Amino acid sequence: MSGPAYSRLVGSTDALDLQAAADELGVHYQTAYRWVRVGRLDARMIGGRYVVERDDLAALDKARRTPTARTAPSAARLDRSADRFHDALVNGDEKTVGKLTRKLVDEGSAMIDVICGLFVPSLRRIGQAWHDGQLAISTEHRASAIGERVLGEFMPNPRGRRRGTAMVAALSGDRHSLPTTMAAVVLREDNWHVHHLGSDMPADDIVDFCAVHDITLAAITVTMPDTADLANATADRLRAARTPTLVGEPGRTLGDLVEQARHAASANRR
Ligand code: B12
Repeated sequence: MSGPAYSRLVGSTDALDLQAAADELGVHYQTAYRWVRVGRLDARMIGGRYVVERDDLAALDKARRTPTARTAPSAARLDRSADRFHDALVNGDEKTVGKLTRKLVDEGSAMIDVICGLFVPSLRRIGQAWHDGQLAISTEHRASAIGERVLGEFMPNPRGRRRGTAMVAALSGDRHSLPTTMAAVVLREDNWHVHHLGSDMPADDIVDFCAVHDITLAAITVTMPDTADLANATADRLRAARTPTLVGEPGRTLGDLVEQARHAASANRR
Protein backbone atom coordinates (compact mmCIF):
# COMPACT_ATOMS: atom_id res chain seq x y z
CA MET A 1 0.00 0.00 0.00
CA SER A 2 1.27 3.45 -0.83
CA GLY A 3 1.97 6.37 1.54
CA PRO A 4 -1.46 8.02 1.27
CA ALA A 5 -3.19 4.67 1.89
CA TYR A 6 -1.06 4.19 5.02
CA SER A 7 -1.97 7.69 6.20
CA ARG A 8 -5.65 7.01 5.58
CA LEU A 9 -5.55 3.79 7.57
CA VAL A 10 -3.65 5.11 10.59
CA GLY A 11 -5.76 8.27 10.42
CA SER A 12 -8.85 6.10 11.01
CA THR A 13 -9.99 5.45 14.57
CA ASP A 14 -9.60 1.67 14.13
CA ALA A 15 -5.86 1.50 13.50
CA LEU A 16 -2.65 2.96 14.87
CA ASP A 17 0.97 3.05 13.86
CA LEU A 18 3.36 1.00 16.01
CA GLN A 19 4.65 3.98 18.03
CA ALA A 20 1.08 4.98 18.99
CA ALA A 21 0.27 1.34 19.82
CA ALA A 22 3.39 1.14 22.04
CA ASP A 23 2.35 4.37 23.79
CA GLU A 24 -1.14 3.03 24.46
CA LEU A 25 0.29 -0.18 25.89
CA GLY A 26 2.73 1.85 27.99
CA VAL A 27 5.80 0.09 26.56
CA HIS A 28 8.85 1.17 24.58
CA TYR A 29 8.63 1.03 20.76
CA GLN A 30 11.25 -1.74 20.67
CA THR A 31 9.14 -3.90 22.99
CA ALA A 32 6.06 -3.52 20.79
CA TYR A 33 8.22 -4.27 17.73
CA ARG A 34 9.52 -7.45 19.39
CA TRP A 35 5.97 -8.53 20.22
CA VAL A 36 4.99 -8.07 16.58
CA ARG A 37 8.00 -10.12 15.46
CA VAL A 38 7.22 -13.00 17.82
CA GLY A 39 3.51 -12.91 16.96
CA ARG A 40 2.30 -11.67 20.33
CA LEU A 41 0.82 -8.51 18.77
CA ASP A 42 -0.95 -8.72 15.41
CA ALA A 43 0.17 -6.06 12.95
CA ARG A 44 0.16 -5.53 9.20
CA MET A 45 3.07 -4.12 7.23
CA ILE A 46 1.68 -1.25 5.15
CA GLY A 47 3.87 1.10 3.13
CA GLY A 48 6.95 -0.18 4.99
CA ARG A 49 5.45 0.47 8.41
CA TYR A 50 3.53 -1.61 10.90
CA VAL A 51 -0.15 -0.84 11.49
CA VAL A 52 -2.05 -2.27 14.46
CA GLU A 53 -5.83 -2.63 14.62
CA ARG A 54 -7.42 -1.28 17.80
CA ASP A 55 -9.16 -4.63 18.47
CA ASP A 56 -5.80 -6.44 18.41
CA LEU A 57 -4.32 -3.84 20.73
CA ALA A 58 -7.24 -4.23 23.16
CA ALA A 59 -6.87 -8.04 23.08
CA LEU A 60 -3.17 -7.86 24.00
CA ASP A 61 -3.82 -5.23 26.68
CA LYS A 62 -6.48 -7.46 28.24
CA ALA A 63 -4.23 -10.53 28.09
CA ARG A 64 -1.39 -8.60 29.78
CA ARG A 65 -3.71 -7.53 32.59
CA THR A 66 -4.88 -11.09 33.21
CA PRO A 67 -2.25 -12.86 35.31
CA THR A 68 -1.42 -16.21 33.83
CA ALA A 69 0.32 -17.85 36.77
CA ARG A 70 -2.57 -17.21 39.14
CA THR A 71 -6.20 -16.41 38.64
CA ALA A 72 -7.25 -12.96 39.82
CA PRO A 73 -9.80 -13.14 42.62
CA SER A 74 -13.38 -12.93 41.45
CA ALA A 75 -15.86 -10.24 42.51
CA ALA A 76 -17.34 -12.83 44.89
CA ARG A 77 -13.91 -13.32 46.48
CA LEU A 78 -13.58 -9.57 46.98
CA ASP A 79 -17.10 -9.47 48.44
CA ARG A 80 -16.21 -12.18 50.92
CA SER A 81 -13.24 -10.14 52.16
CA ALA A 82 -15.26 -6.93 52.35
CA ASP A 83 -16.83 -7.46 55.79
CA ARG A 84 -13.56 -8.53 57.40
CA PHE A 85 -11.82 -5.58 55.82
CA HIS A 86 -14.51 -3.19 57.05
CA ASP A 87 -14.43 -4.56 60.61
CA ALA A 88 -10.64 -4.22 60.66
CA LEU A 89 -10.79 -0.64 59.40
CA VAL A 90 -13.43 0.33 61.97
CA ASN A 91 -11.54 -1.39 64.80
CA GLY A 92 -8.22 0.22 63.92
CA ASP A 93 -6.69 -3.17 63.04
CA GLU A 94 -4.11 -1.92 60.55
CA LYS A 95 -2.33 -5.27 60.38
CA THR A 96 -5.44 -7.04 59.07
CA VAL A 97 -6.21 -4.22 56.60
CA GLY A 98 -2.65 -4.57 55.26
CA LYS A 99 -2.78 -8.38 55.23
CA LEU A 100 -6.07 -8.57 53.34
CA THR A 101 -4.78 -6.07 50.80
CA ARG A 102 -1.48 -7.97 50.43
CA LYS A 103 -3.28 -11.31 49.98
CA LEU A 104 -5.49 -10.01 47.18
CA VAL A 105 -2.59 -8.31 45.43
CA ASP A 106 -0.48 -11.47 45.71
CA GLU A 107 -3.36 -13.50 44.28
CA GLY A 108 -3.34 -11.25 41.23
CA SER A 109 -5.85 -8.49 41.97
CA ALA A 110 -5.18 -5.09 40.49
CA MET A 111 -5.04 -2.27 43.04
CA ILE A 112 -7.96 -0.57 41.30
CA ASP A 113 -10.12 -3.62 42.05
CA VAL A 114 -8.94 -3.82 45.66
CA ILE A 115 -9.67 -0.13 46.20
CA CYS A 116 -13.09 -0.24 44.52
CA GLY A 117 -14.00 -3.58 46.11
CA LEU A 118 -12.77 -2.97 49.67
CA PHE A 119 -11.63 0.57 50.52
CA VAL A 120 -14.40 2.57 48.83
CA PRO A 121 -17.43 0.63 50.14
CA SER A 122 -15.96 0.50 53.63
CA LEU A 123 -15.24 4.25 53.72
CA ARG A 124 -18.74 4.98 52.47
CA ARG A 125 -20.19 2.84 55.28
CA ILE A 126 -17.97 4.60 57.80
CA GLY A 127 -19.04 8.04 56.49
CA GLN A 128 -22.71 7.08 56.67
CA ALA A 129 -22.36 5.63 60.18
CA TRP A 130 -20.60 8.83 61.31
CA HIS A 131 -23.38 10.92 59.70
CA ASP A 132 -26.03 8.82 61.49
CA GLY A 133 -24.29 9.28 64.83
CA GLN A 134 -23.34 5.60 65.13
CA LEU A 135 -19.59 6.09 64.82
CA ALA A 136 -17.31 8.55 66.58
CA ILE A 137 -15.28 11.00 64.51
CA SER A 138 -12.15 9.51 66.09
CA THR A 139 -12.99 6.16 64.45
CA GLU A 140 -13.38 7.84 61.07
CA HIS A 141 -10.08 9.73 61.46
CA ARG A 142 -8.27 6.53 62.48
CA ALA A 143 -9.76 4.59 59.56
CA SER A 144 -8.74 7.19 57.01
CA ALA A 145 -5.21 7.41 58.44
CA ILE A 146 -4.90 3.61 58.15
CA GLY A 147 -6.26 3.79 54.60
CA GLU A 148 -3.66 6.40 53.64
CA ARG A 149 -0.78 4.39 55.11
CA VAL A 150 -1.80 1.05 53.61
CA LEU A 151 -2.39 2.56 50.17
CA GLY A 152 1.01 4.24 50.47
CA GLU A 153 2.60 0.80 50.91
CA PHE A 154 0.93 -0.45 47.74
CA MET A 155 1.81 2.46 45.46
CA PRO A 156 2.46 0.60 42.18
CA ASN A 157 5.59 1.06 40.16
CA PRO A 158 4.94 -0.85 36.94
CA ARG A 159 7.51 -1.46 34.27
CA GLY A 160 7.38 0.13 30.88
CA ARG A 161 7.02 3.45 29.25
CA ARG A 162 4.86 6.02 31.03
CA ARG A 163 1.71 7.33 29.34
CA GLY A 164 2.55 10.84 30.52
CA THR A 165 2.92 12.92 33.67
CA ALA A 166 -0.15 13.45 35.82
CA MET A 167 -0.89 15.82 38.68
CA VAL A 168 -3.49 14.79 41.26
CA ALA A 169 -4.95 17.18 43.84
CA ALA A 170 -8.04 18.43 45.62
CA LEU A 171 -8.67 22.16 46.02
CA SER A 172 -8.54 24.48 49.01
CA GLY A 173 -11.48 23.79 51.29
CA ASP A 174 -11.47 20.06 50.58
CA ARG A 175 -9.46 18.18 53.20
CA HIS A 176 -10.29 14.72 51.82
CA SER A 177 -6.85 13.55 50.71
CA LEU A 178 -7.74 9.85 50.61
CA PRO A 179 -9.54 10.05 47.23
CA THR A 180 -6.48 11.85 45.80
CA THR A 181 -4.31 8.98 47.08
CA MET A 182 -6.66 6.47 45.44
CA ALA A 183 -6.47 8.41 42.16
CA ALA A 184 -2.65 8.50 42.41
CA VAL A 185 -2.46 4.73 42.98
CA VAL A 186 -4.66 3.79 40.03
CA LEU A 187 -2.95 6.22 37.65
CA ARG A 188 0.45 4.84 38.64
CA GLU A 189 -0.86 1.35 38.14
CA ASP A 190 -1.92 2.41 34.65
CA ASN A 191 1.61 3.58 33.85
CA TRP A 192 1.40 7.30 34.55
CA HIS A 193 4.16 9.19 36.26
CA VAL A 194 2.23 10.90 39.07
CA HIS A 195 2.80 14.04 41.12
CA HIS A 196 0.47 13.58 44.08
CA LEU A 197 -0.19 16.96 45.71
CA GLY A 198 -2.92 15.78 48.10
CA SER A 199 -5.82 17.89 49.33
CA ASP A 200 -6.44 21.56 50.25
CA MET A 201 -4.33 22.88 47.37
CA PRO A 202 -4.73 26.55 46.36
CA ALA A 203 -5.89 26.91 42.74
CA ASP A 204 -3.08 29.30 41.76
CA ASP A 205 -0.46 26.85 43.00
CA ILE A 206 -2.00 23.98 41.05
CA VAL A 207 -1.97 26.07 37.86
CA ASP A 208 1.66 27.16 38.44
CA PHE A 209 2.74 23.61 39.28
CA CYS A 210 1.26 22.19 36.08
CA ALA A 211 2.97 24.86 33.97
CA VAL A 212 6.39 24.33 35.57
CA HIS A 213 6.32 20.52 35.63
CA ASP A 214 5.15 19.89 32.09
CA ILE A 215 2.02 18.08 33.25
CA THR A 216 0.21 16.16 30.52
CA LEU A 217 -2.86 15.35 32.63
CA ALA A 218 -4.39 17.10 35.64
CA ALA A 219 -6.87 15.13 37.76
CA ILE A 220 -8.81 17.14 40.31
CA THR A 221 -10.73 15.26 42.97
CA VAL A 222 -13.88 16.74 44.51
CA THR A 223 -15.27 15.22 47.70
CA MET A 224 -16.87 18.30 49.27
CA PRO A 225 -19.53 19.50 46.81
CA ASP A 226 -18.92 23.14 47.77
CA THR A 227 -15.46 22.96 46.16
CA ALA A 228 -16.92 21.83 42.81
CA ASP A 229 -17.20 25.37 41.37
CA LEU A 230 -13.61 26.18 42.25
CA ALA A 231 -12.50 22.82 40.83
CA ASN A 232 -14.31 23.48 37.54
CA ALA A 233 -12.98 27.04 37.33
CA THR A 234 -9.44 25.74 37.96
CA ALA A 235 -9.97 23.06 35.32
CA ASP A 236 -10.96 25.80 32.84
CA ARG A 237 -7.74 27.70 33.62
CA LEU A 238 -5.65 24.56 33.15
CA ARG A 239 -7.36 23.68 29.88
CA ALA A 240 -6.84 27.25 28.63
CA ALA A 241 -3.13 26.64 29.31
CA ARG A 242 -3.42 23.43 27.23
CA THR A 243 -3.28 20.97 30.13
CA PRO A 244 -5.94 18.28 29.65
CA THR A 245 -7.87 18.25 32.93
CA LEU A 246 -10.35 15.83 34.50
CA VAL A 247 -12.59 16.65 37.43
CA GLY A 248 -13.95 13.88 39.63
CA GLU A 249 -16.80 14.01 42.09
CA PRO A 250 -18.31 11.70 44.71
CA GLY A 251 -19.63 8.56 43.09
CA ARG A 252 -17.46 8.90 39.97
CA THR A 253 -15.38 5.76 39.77
CA LEU A 254 -11.67 5.22 39.53
CA GLY A 255 -12.42 3.20 36.39
CA ASP A 256 -13.87 6.41 34.86
CA LEU A 257 -10.70 8.23 35.83
CA VAL A 258 -8.38 5.67 34.21
CA GLU A 259 -10.48 5.49 31.06
CA GLN A 260 -10.74 9.27 30.67
CA ALA A 261 -7.02 9.64 31.37
CA ARG A 262 -6.16 7.18 28.60
CA HIS A 263 -8.48 8.98 26.25
CA ALA A 264 -6.84 12.32 27.10
CA ALA A 265 -3.40 10.79 26.50
CA SER A 266 -4.31 9.51 23.05
CA ALA A 267 -6.07 12.79 22.12
CA ASN A 268 -2.89 14.58 23.21
CA ARG A 269 -0.78 12.60 20.74
CA ARG A 270 -3.04 13.34 17.77
C1 B12 B 1 -12.48 9.98 55.57
C2 B12 B 1 -13.45 11.13 55.54
C3 B12 B 1 -13.07 12.34 56.10
C4 B12 B 1 -11.66 12.60 56.62
C5 B12 B 1 -10.72 12.74 55.41
C6 B12 B 1 -9.31 12.30 55.75
C7 B12 B 1 -8.53 11.98 54.54
N1 B12 B 1 -7.26 11.73 54.79
O1 B12 B 1 -8.98 11.96 53.42
C8 B12 B 1 -11.85 13.90 57.45
C9 B12 B 1 -12.04 13.52 58.88
C10 B12 B 1 -10.76 14.95 57.31
C11 B12 B 1 -13.20 14.41 56.91
C12 B12 B 1 -13.64 15.69 57.13
C13 B12 B 1 -14.90 16.14 56.80
N2 B12 B 1 -15.87 15.41 56.23
CO1 B12 B 1 -15.59 13.65 55.48
N3 B12 B 1 -15.61 11.88 54.93
C14 B12 B 1 -14.72 10.96 54.94
C15 B12 B 1 -15.26 9.67 54.29
C16 B12 B 1 -15.61 8.68 55.37
C17 B12 B 1 -14.36 9.02 53.28
C18 B12 B 1 -13.82 9.99 52.20
C19 B12 B 1 -13.27 9.25 51.04
O2 B12 B 1 -12.14 8.79 51.06
N4 B12 B 1 -14.09 9.09 49.97
C20 B12 B 1 -13.68 8.37 48.75
C21 B12 B 1 -14.75 7.39 48.30
C22 B12 B 1 -15.15 6.50 49.42
O3 B12 B 1 -15.83 8.09 47.86
P1 B12 B 1 -16.09 8.94 46.54
O4 B12 B 1 -16.41 10.28 47.11
O5 B12 B 1 -17.08 8.27 45.71
O6 B12 B 1 -14.71 9.07 45.75
C23 B12 B 1 -14.40 8.55 44.48
C24 B12 B 1 -14.08 9.64 43.47
O7 B12 B 1 -13.51 10.73 44.16
C25 B12 B 1 -13.05 8.94 42.59
N5 B12 B 1 -12.07 9.86 42.07
C26 B12 B 1 -11.02 10.39 42.73
N6 B12 B 1 -10.40 11.27 41.97
C27 B12 B 1 -11.02 11.29 40.77
C28 B12 B 1 -10.77 12.01 39.62
C29 B12 B 1 -11.60 11.84 38.51
C30 B12 B 1 -11.36 12.63 37.30
C31 B12 B 1 -12.67 10.88 38.55
C32 B12 B 1 -13.54 10.68 37.37
C33 B12 B 1 -12.93 10.16 39.74
C34 B12 B 1 -12.09 10.38 40.82
O8 B12 B 1 -12.38 8.04 43.43
C35 B12 B 1 -13.08 7.81 44.63
C36 B12 B 1 -13.22 6.34 44.84
O9 B12 B 1 -14.01 5.73 43.85
C37 B12 B 1 -16.50 10.25 53.54
C38 B12 B 1 -17.58 9.23 53.23
C39 B12 B 1 -17.79 9.14 51.71
N7 B12 B 1 -18.91 8.65 51.30
O10 B12 B 1 -16.94 9.49 50.92
C40 B12 B 1 -16.89 11.44 54.44
C41 B12 B 1 -17.64 12.61 53.82
C42 B12 B 1 -17.11 12.92 52.44
N8 B12 B 1 -17.32 13.71 54.73
C43 B12 B 1 -18.31 14.49 54.95
C44 B12 B 1 -18.27 15.63 55.79
C45 B12 B 1 -19.60 16.35 56.06
C46 B12 B 1 -17.07 16.09 56.35
C47 B12 B 1 -16.85 17.32 57.20
C48 B12 B 1 -17.65 18.58 56.79
C49 B12 B 1 -17.17 16.91 58.67
C50 B12 B 1 -17.04 18.05 59.67
N9 B12 B 1 -18.17 18.50 60.15
O11 B12 B 1 -15.95 18.48 59.97
C51 B12 B 1 -15.34 17.54 57.09
C52 B12 B 1 -15.02 18.45 55.89
C53 B12 B 1 -13.56 18.75 55.80
C54 B12 B 1 -13.28 19.49 54.51
N10 B12 B 1 -13.41 20.79 54.52
O12 B12 B 1 -12.95 18.85 53.54
C55 B12 B 1 -19.55 14.08 54.19
C56 B12 B 1 -19.77 14.97 52.97
C57 B12 B 1 -21.24 15.28 52.81
C58 B12 B 1 -21.47 16.20 51.65
N11 B12 B 1 -21.71 15.62 50.49
O13 B12 B 1 -21.39 17.37 51.82
C59 B12 B 1 -19.22 12.57 53.87
C60 B12 B 1 -19.85 12.04 52.57
C61 B12 B 1 -19.72 11.75 55.09
C62 B12 B 1 -21.22 11.67 55.16
N12 B12 B 1 -21.82 10.56 54.75
O14 B12 B 1 -21.87 12.60 55.57
N13 B12 B 1 -13.87 13.45 56.24
